[in-house]
Amino acid sequence: MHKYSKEIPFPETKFFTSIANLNEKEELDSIPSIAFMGRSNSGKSSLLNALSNHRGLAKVSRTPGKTKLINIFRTREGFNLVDLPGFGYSKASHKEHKDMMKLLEGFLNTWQNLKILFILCDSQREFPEEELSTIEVAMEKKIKPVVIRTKIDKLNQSEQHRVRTDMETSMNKIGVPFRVFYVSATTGRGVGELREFIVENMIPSNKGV
Ligand SMILES: Nc1nc2c(ncn2[C@@H]2O[C@H](COP(=O)(O)OP(=O)(O)OP(=O)(O)O)[C@@H](O)[C@H]2O)c(=O)[nH]1
Ligand SMILES: [Mg+2]
Repeated sequence: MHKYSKEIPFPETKFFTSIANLNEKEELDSIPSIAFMGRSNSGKSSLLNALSNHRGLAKVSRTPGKTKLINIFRTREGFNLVDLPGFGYSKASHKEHKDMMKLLEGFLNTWQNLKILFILCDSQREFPEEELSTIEVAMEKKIKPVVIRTKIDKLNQSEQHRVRTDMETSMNKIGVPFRVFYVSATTGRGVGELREFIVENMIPSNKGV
């Protein structure tokens, strides 16, 4: 059996609140948080549902640009899962795009207790330069950047190999290694491994296990 296929329990997660802009965050960011950032349609909401084993938790859509607000979920253990709005939605106006990028930049600059920034990217795409610079920004701010290549079920073996090479190239470009997960919210592949990583990092008693 593949060592990563073991199921590990993930804390019970509930919807907590949504905010439209960072002025509304009040004390929300004093709680340890992990955030999911990525282009529209990269699979953020689907992955959140898969992680928490809760299909309808975050809204998934075939129509890109579904998540416009910052949606905050709270685990029983008391940490936040933050579903960020997707960027790069092709039908968004120039102003909408600019506002979205400002919101995401503001999030990285002001969210106090952000422990991990998950950067999601559809495995069918090449890893973009903007995402690469987001990794560097996170590192400067001492936030742990972790890349998640999503929808891995859509690739055949040789394409999967190409995604791994793509990530090696990206690491060489910035000269610093970072963690990468290859997952499918549809088949569950890699989700257990990711759960394990989150639990180890976010629940103190599990640290160093
Ligand atoms: N085959 C496959 N499809 C997926 C997977 N994850 C997500 N999808 C599909 O991709 C589309 C977008 O998924 P979402 O989870 O809504 O993506 P998002 O990043 O939250 O999108 P926005 O809210 O627009 O930013 C949906 O049609 C999902 O069903 C996956 O692992 N495999
Ligand atoms: Mg979404």
